[in-house]
Amino acid sequence: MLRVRVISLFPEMFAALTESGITRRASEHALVEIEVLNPREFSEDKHQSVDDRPYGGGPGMVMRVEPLKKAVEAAQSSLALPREQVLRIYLSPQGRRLDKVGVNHLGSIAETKGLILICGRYEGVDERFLATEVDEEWSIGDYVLSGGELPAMVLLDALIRKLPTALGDEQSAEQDSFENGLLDCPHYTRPEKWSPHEGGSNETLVVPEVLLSGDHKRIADWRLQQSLVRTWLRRPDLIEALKARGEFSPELNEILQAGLQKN
Ligand code: 4FN
Repeated sequence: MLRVRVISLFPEMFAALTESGITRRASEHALVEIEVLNPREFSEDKHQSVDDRPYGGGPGMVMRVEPLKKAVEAAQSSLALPREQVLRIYLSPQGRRLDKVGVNHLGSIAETKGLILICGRYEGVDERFLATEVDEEWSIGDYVLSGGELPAMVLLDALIRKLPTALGDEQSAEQDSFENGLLDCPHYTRPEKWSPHEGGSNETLVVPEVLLSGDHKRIADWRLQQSLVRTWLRRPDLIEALKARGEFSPELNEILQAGLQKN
């Protein structure tokens, strides 16, 4: 069971996870428990303020320590776990970049620990909150966002997908692109022949013959070859990563070279 507490000024945003798709199913089947706490509810002053002006001046506002700290303490006691069995994460541009290695790492930590995910708004949080209340910072990538909520949801979606039995077909997770370090092969569904324009019979797009053959070995070989060629063309960095890990065998290279000849 993945046990998560989220600290966010926009708790409603997390309905996107708990009300749709496989993340909803995971919640319904109690594979994951997500509770969102709003720092505003923990503000002591009469206007329930959660932010204030930055020392040193400049634009924007900074999230105050007090409401954040109280929200984290409420999250900690709601988890009913000792401090050492909880990992407190601030989603932040300054954090370690999340990739599949990071997701696997956090996923294995989350098997034994609860998670508290803290989402920033405005210009971010008072540095003293990070110094005293946060264990790790993680980032989903290098672009400006308006809050840490979408990054927290990205992380949660990635963790939930990896839970054993979170997916209807347990095999589809490991067959997905990236589980083998490669991009996906092309996918097709009905109809077998399809024209982008009505009556455009001279530009009918057909499903590759191999996928209709029923020959499971040929199909698996073709898919692997397509994945290799696409990865080499579009994400050569992923091929380099496989090589660096000694996972790009001479056999894989043979399949790739043969695929490049065909195209
Ligand atoms: N973003 C950059 C440089 C300076 C500021 C930002 C930025 C939301 C509270 C942080 C952004 C991106 C990935 C959290 C970005 C992430 C955030 C994330 C995020 C409001 C302060 C802020 C150099 C990365 C472009 C706003 C770079 N992963 N500040 O976006 O929380 O987790």
